[in-house]
Amino acid sequence: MVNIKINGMSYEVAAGSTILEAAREAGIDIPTLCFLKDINQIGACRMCMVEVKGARSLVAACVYPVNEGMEVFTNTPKVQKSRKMTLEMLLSVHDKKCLSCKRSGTCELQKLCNDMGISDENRFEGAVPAGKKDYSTLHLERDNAKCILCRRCVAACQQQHVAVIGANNRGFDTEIGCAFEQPLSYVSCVSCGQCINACPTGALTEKDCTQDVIDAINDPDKIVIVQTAPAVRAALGEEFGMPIGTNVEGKMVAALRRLGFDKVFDTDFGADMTIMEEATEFIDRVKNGGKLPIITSCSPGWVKFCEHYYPNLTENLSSCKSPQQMAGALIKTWYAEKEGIDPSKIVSVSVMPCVAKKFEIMRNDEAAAGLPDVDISISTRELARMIKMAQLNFARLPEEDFDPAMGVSTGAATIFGATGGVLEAALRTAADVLEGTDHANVEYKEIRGTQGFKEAIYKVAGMDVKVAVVSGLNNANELLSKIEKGEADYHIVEVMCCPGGCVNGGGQPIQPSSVRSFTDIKALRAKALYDEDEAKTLRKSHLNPVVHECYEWMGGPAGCHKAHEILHTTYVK
Ligand code: HC1
Ligand code: SF4
Repeated sequence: MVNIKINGMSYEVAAGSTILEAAREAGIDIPTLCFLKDINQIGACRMCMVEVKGARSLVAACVYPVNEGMEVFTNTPKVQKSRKMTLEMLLSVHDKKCLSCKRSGTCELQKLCNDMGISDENRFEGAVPAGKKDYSTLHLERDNAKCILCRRCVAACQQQHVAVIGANNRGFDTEIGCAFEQPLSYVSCVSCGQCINACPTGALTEKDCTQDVIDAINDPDKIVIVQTAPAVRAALGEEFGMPIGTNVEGKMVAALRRLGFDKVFDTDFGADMTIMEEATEFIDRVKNGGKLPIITSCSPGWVKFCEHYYPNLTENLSSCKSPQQMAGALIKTWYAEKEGIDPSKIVSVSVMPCVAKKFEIMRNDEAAAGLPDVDISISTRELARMIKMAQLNFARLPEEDFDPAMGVSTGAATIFGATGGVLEAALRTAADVLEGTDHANVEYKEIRGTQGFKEAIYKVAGMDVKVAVVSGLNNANELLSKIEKGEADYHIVEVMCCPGGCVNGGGQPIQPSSVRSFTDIKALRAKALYDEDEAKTLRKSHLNPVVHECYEWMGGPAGCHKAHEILHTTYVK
């Protein structure tokens, strides 16, 4: 510990901490823009400048370490003037269309301008850089007229081991984009959306598909069926001011019904089906000398990463479609047939914590009924936008249940949204099926938690099953290179593209740096899912009665011919 003074008051703070961290502990939030803890700590934007007694000039609090006897001043006229000037300079090249900006209300630049009392946003008006736009991909849009060059997106993409964006040109003409100014769709972006969540302004936003959904709902000839991913319920409430980690499943269902969806289903049902197929596939590979480790395939950003960077390992991927796609496929086949609905009249919509799902729905071999399994995928943020547009008072909505049939699911499916959840769900089923029992202990706690890499060995049917769980593509990359070199001997590997899993997906509500840098958002959201699992009577996928109805219709057990036709897919090498 070291003793320092902040604004004349004495504090004992952790040695090695930065001024920013020490001040925060003392209840003083120093403003930042480029800072994103553990992702982008470059001291570049100069928003966090503070005075330090004896220093020749102001210093950047986000990178400047404390030392014994240091005296810091965070709120002097010199500091205030510097912060204002920085903001006014940023505004001089910013498009400032706050009223129509998707990030209005959550924009960190807007908040700081308010907090710092900026009264003339045009003080340094003059030339502005080109402000290029990139609308080339299915999942995001870049509008550099709103970019403040903080490089948080660049760092987030590097953290994902993809690194397809960076600074082009120099000085006044600096812009963030891809090498040689190629559109994003030309490079090997994996569509994870982590760059969007890192962006403090409206420069990066998800491709908005809400109007397509509204048009479908308003079309009297269409039956619009929605499914919601496990992780959405654990985060949607944040958009309406609820604490991080509030499970809003019931209100979400009520909102979807009031928005006009004809049926409200749960992707969790698809997740139960995924477990049936994936556990069967695993058992089959073990018994018949198939490719091991089997690697989970439900995270489309991860699948794309594997196809781009580890094509030799695509054979290890489970051939199972993701829960989103399985649910979509069954809506247009089994459910349509059961209800006597013409599948071509169905518009299948998914609400996902993920923007890569917008890409996944367009993949080849994802059309069981000869029609796309899912027609439109929107993110948690887009659903929130639809709820706001309809002026629904979210907090006052009642709690409602999903519609029957594909609204029935187990706790195993709910935990899919957190890193380790898919593997835990698969183990619950594999252990019971292989041992022919109904194990009372369903919790595999060693593979829970938000760490990027976890491993364990479990005894299943007399066999030592070695498992690994990774989330975040940097961690995935490390593990994959070991597997490729034959240096890892796992039987099952779960990979989730986003750090912490889907709860931290690129389509989830965006928390500002001041929150996400100091709160484990992933852990809080994951807890909401584990709590729901614990409260459920059914906690194993193979105990879902509707799953069995489905297999009866398919005319065989998990892994049967029809299941392969409807629920499995292929990859590009
Ligand atoms: Fe996920 Fe999945 S867990 S991929 O993260 O397997 O997006 O939530 O829906 O499909 O179930 C996402 C979440 C989601 C699928 C499931
Ligand atoms: Fe990089 Fe993911 Fe953004 Fe693509 S979506 S640019 S991979 S961070």
